[in-house]
Amino acid sequence: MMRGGKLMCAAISAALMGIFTLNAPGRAAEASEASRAISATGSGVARGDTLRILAIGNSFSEDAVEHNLHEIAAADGITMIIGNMFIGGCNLERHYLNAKKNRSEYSYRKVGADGVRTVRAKTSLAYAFRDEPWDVVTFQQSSPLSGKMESYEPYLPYLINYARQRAPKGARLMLHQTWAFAKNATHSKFANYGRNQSEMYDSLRTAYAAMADKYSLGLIPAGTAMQNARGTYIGDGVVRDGYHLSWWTGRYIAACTWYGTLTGNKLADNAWTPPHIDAERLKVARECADAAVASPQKTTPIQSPDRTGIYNFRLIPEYTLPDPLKMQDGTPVTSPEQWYASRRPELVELFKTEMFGHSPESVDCEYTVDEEPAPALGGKAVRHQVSIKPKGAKHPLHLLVYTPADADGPVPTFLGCNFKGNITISDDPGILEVPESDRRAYGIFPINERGASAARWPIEQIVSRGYGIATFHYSDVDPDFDDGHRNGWEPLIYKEGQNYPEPDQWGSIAQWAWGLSRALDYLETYGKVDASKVIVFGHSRLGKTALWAGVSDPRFAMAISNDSGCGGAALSRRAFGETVYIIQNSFPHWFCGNFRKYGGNEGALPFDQHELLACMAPRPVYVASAEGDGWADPVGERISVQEASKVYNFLGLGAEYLGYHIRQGLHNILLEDWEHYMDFADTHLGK
Ligand code: GTR
Repeated sequence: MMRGGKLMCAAISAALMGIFTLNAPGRAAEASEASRAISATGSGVARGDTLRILAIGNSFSEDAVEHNLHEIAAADGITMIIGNMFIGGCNLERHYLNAKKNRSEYSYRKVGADGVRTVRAKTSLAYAFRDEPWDVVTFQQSSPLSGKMESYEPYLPYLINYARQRAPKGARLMLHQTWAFAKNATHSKFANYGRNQSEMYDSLRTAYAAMADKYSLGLIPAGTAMQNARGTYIGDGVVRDGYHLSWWTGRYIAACTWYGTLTGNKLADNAWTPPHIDAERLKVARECADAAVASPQKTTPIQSPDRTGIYNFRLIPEYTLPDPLKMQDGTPVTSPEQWYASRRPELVELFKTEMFGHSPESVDCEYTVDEEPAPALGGKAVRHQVSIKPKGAKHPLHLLVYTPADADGPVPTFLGCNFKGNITISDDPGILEVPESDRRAYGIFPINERGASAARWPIEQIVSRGYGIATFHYSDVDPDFDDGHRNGWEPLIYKEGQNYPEPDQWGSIAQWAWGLSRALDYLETYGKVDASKVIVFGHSRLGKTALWAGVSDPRFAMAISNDSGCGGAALSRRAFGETVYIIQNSFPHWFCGNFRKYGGNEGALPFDQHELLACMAPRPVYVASAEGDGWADPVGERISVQEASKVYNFLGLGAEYLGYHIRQGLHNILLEDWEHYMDFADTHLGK
């Protein structure tokens, strides 16, 4: 089982031949058992072997070798001793200078035979070569230059010679093929490749292949493995900030690729399972790596869960909706008092535990006024900007508020997150840009233009009807990608030593909703807003967020869900368009871990989304759909409202408490939608 040597790619065999002909005299001890076995027979590494690997790299080798590789090997009975000579962003030229001048500039990170990680600061390459009789030594170019062939020389050949003189006879010299950036990466050097992922991948693949050929080096095709994964539902989820690998999936795929290349073993039978990767994703991840090892120079299509929604009404499963007016133990709810005192709390707790995750109770926030109230929009509005930073959060949210200039007191106000940054909601030149330091924390903060989303934000109409409007960019709270729950406000809920939410702790939607509550905290202190009349609203994923914010924070006077679909207003049990199964695979970070149980198993959910709407009572709630938005299941949204109305009726609240419209057209939020929302707000909150 351990002798998977047939899989070893031609490049490695060629490299091995090369090493024999180019051996330099006077080098250190013999290479270890494992390396000799490979050299002699070209076959894999066997159970009981020890393999010593030294990467001369940067944060990309950190991603690939420091985290899973030792454990994967250990599960197959192979001991790996791994060294990473780390300098952030280090390119070949700098490695060359360090070697030549014997500079002690590295952080030498080592995973010992026992898996224990150590770090030695201020270390030279010479030291690392003396430290172990390495079987494998790898080089890599820094990612911005990885596709620029001219940047490899003369540094790479110098380093090859340097390594040959110091590594044991028979050691394998290899290239670690790094990977392309995310499609929407903001890395400034992405411009080297026209900000185009395929172009970057093609260039780096060609450059590494040419160098491997020219200098008879082996190749570890991590970049190809990432492209394989990008062709699956994992997509750009292989990276966490546009270029570094995602903590769990991306890093695991890279380590698998190293393991498969170095040992010839297939990953399929490997017994080690990394944390936070479910069985299905694990299978896909391993296949991506195995395929790259087998075909390092081209991407391989890997089968992965289908993201195509179901649009056939005949395929809607038979379902029975849970009855909101029955307690979980089946006893009927007999009075409004019982609803408010027992049934509603029971449901909210279930939504917390099984779907959105618990959020921290409360926290002190620091408020920084970025702009005192000032005239805006040609004198029609007053603009105010403030940063809100919960104690312990890495970055603040930047709240932008407009209120009507002619208001003679506090006004009812719409509050919702925006997708692309405050500057995109209007041409107003007074909207402040997020400081670069915060933007870096978002990783993939999109490069967007002032006013780019203005069509969705009819601020002038809103203030002219007597309402205020407040917003912040949702990435301020948690950048919207699967980063392993570290890049946002997640840590606020972590206990010491914790770095991943418990299965019932918050995902991104709950964090965004919690951010809306922190914005409301501030609005309670801002005299131009009537904080008892704040209407939380949102479109699409932010519509799901608005509903959860409205339910989890009873201070919101009303909630509006625009095209929120699956996980929002649409019934999960209909499994029409986007399903629970699909949404979890596309956006695993949105919900809490427990929600994963229900993908393809919606009947087991202890609630459905009509009960989320019902939990808004006694406050009004509005749901809107678009005819051409099958993905969000407009019919499911509509039925959900109808079912929720049974609870509103039971509580003695009239039909006017639930609003619904469906308009022609596609998934979007238009002035037409806003007009309905303002009419609805007029009814309930006055002006
Ligand atoms: C889609 C997602 C939907 C919806 C939408 C959006 O990709 O499947 O659940 O949230 O994005 O937010 O625009």
